This record gives sequence, C-alpha cells and structure tokens, in this order.
Amino acid sequence: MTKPLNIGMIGYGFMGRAHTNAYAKVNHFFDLEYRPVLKAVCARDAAKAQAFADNWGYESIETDWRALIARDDIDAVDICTPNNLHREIAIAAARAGKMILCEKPLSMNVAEGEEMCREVEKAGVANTVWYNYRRVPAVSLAKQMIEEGRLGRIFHYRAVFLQDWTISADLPQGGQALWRLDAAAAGSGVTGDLLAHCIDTALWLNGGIDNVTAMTETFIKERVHTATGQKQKVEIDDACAFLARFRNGALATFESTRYARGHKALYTLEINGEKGSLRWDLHDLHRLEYFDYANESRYRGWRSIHITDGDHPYMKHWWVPGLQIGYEHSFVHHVADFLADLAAGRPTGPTFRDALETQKVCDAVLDSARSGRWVSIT
Ligand code: SOE
Repeated sequence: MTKPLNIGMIGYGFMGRAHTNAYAKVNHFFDLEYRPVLKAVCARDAAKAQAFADNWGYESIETDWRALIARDDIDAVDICTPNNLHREIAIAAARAGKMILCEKPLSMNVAEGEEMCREVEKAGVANTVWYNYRRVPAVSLAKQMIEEGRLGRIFHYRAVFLQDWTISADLPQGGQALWRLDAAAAGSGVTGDLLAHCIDTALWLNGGIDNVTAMTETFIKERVHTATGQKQKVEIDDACAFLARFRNGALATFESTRYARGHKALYTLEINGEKGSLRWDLHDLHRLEYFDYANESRYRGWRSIHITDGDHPYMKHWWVPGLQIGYEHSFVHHVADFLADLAAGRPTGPTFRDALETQKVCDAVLDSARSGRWVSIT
C-alpha cells in the first residue's frame, strides 16, 4: 500500500501542466512508498481553475492561495506562480508546516532567497526547486562520468540557451506567459528565466563559481503593459552573455537571448577536460556526445551515446533499449526522486539552499552588467 502525499498546486500555466503530468505518471513507472494525490489546484479565476481541475483530475479548487495553505488535507505545496509570488507563498507554506516544491528561479533576488531558505530550514520542511534539466538522463549521465573522473581536470565550461519568441515589438508585457517580460513579476529577463537553468546545471556538474563579468541588452525598449494598456519601459534583459571563473580553475562562457531568430529552445552545454569532453543539446536530449582521449589515436573521435539503455540514469523505469523519452520525463524523475528521498529522510536537490547559489550568480551577473565590473560570488 502506498502512502498518499496530498498536493496543493498554486498556478496552472505551462509549468502547472508539466508538474501535474509528473504527479499523475510517477507511480505507474517508479516503485515508491509515496503516491501524489491531486488534492487541490489554486488560481484566482474560479472557472479556469475548475477547468484545469476537471482536465487533470484535481479533486477541488481554491481561488486564494492562503486558503489552500490553511487546509489540513494538503501535505505539499507546489508553487507555479510568477516569480514575484514565490517568496510570500513559500514562507507561508513553511510556517504552516507544508513541504514545498517551487518552480525556478527560487526568488526575485538573493535577499528573498536567503529569507526563504531560513524559513524552510527553521520549519524543517522538505523543499526543492524544479530545475528540471538535471534529470534529463543524458545530463545525469554527464554528472556520473565527471564524478568517475572520466574528464580529468576541467578547463572549460560553455553553455547557451537561445530562443526567439520575443522579437516582435507588438508583444505586450504582463499577463499569462508574458509576465516573463514584466520585471515586476519576473525579476529579470533571460538571466533568471533561462541562464538560471544553465547556471544550476553548471554548478551541479562543475562546482562553484568565483566571479563573473557580464553584459545585457534590452532590444525593445518599450512595450504595452497589459495591466495599464499603456506603453511602458521594458526593464528586463532580453539578452545576456557572461564570462565566469569556476573555483576549480575552469573558464566559462554563458549566453542567453530571446532574439536568436530560428532557435526555439536551444540549450547546449559543453565541458572540456584533460582526458575528454562532453557535450549535450536539448534539441537532441537523448544523446550525450563524448570524446575520450584515452582511445587509440587512429579511432579517436566524438561518439554519440544514445541514452536509452537500462543502465543509463532513470531509463530502466521506461521502455526497452533504443526507445526514447522526452522533456516531460525530467519532471517525472524529479517527483520520483522527491518521493524516494522523502521515504529515506534525505533532501532532494536542488534544495532551496542549492538554488540560492544559482540566485547568487544571477544577481552577480546583473550587477556586473550594470557596473561593467567583475563581481565576486560571496
Ligand atoms: C521560457 O520560454 C521557458 O518556458 C522557461 O520559463 C523554462 O524554464 C524553460 O525550460 C523553457 O523556456
């Protein structure tokens, strides 16, 4: 018999669907002590919340997140709201003794993130942040290979995350999905939305970052705000590029933009070490490219590992060798790990504390772009 874990989800956009799909699927594929129960979904618009609940199988709805948190039948709160609400909801949930699964980025800035960490740690509640790309099996395999020492000393880390969906000047700021263009709701632009993913993966694979120097640009200076109907200054970064030095001595470049015409969500990373290199591409997410310098020179070259075998991370839970999985499975893996860790009494990374490290790098990047100086991560 599995133990129920009652989920209360706040927000129901793109991430609400990704998380709910993961809760619904996880026990069909993973043998776990706990089973998520879709107890309640919360959104301000009752009709929309009800439609979401009916479609996905939530038992009930709330229109006020405080009412959801106050319910005795909710064990874990899933925060899928715009970034400016993460802090207030997470603190209230922690004080009510609820576990928290928070969408990325953790917070609007480091100060908020520190407060959130203090609160969840004081309350002793399980907490995690949905940086899902860690749990794409190819990325998890990269982590295992680095830990096994297959790359040796790391010299370089290179990551890009390119999109093109905000090029039109007619796109407003604010409102559903487009809150990502509104600094008051999002905190920042590509730095918090896209580079935060690259930074989380990088810190996980290659350790801490010492310092950064960055540049940002806002190409469209004014957009209509959906709240006022008026043109307002755009305060987010449309593009950001930065250099970083890792604590292990590696040099890194990171670049992200929503103005790379032709790229929808091109997240790529490459790591070059003394003994070998790895590279990964979200558009081909079931492959990990590996160059092993130990191979005989006549046959040396990049190999493309198809990550579908039972001995690849997470894959024994899915189909048979050769058959692929996709983007949504990274969220299923996150829930599976969260439930297994809960049963074992272990934290699930990235915890709020881990995600605070990513937030520190994001803040340093934006600070450096403003000042034109190198900024240290403290
Ligand atoms: C933005 O378009 C976005 O949806 C991000 O918010 C997600 O975190 C990223 O994984 C894909 O792109």
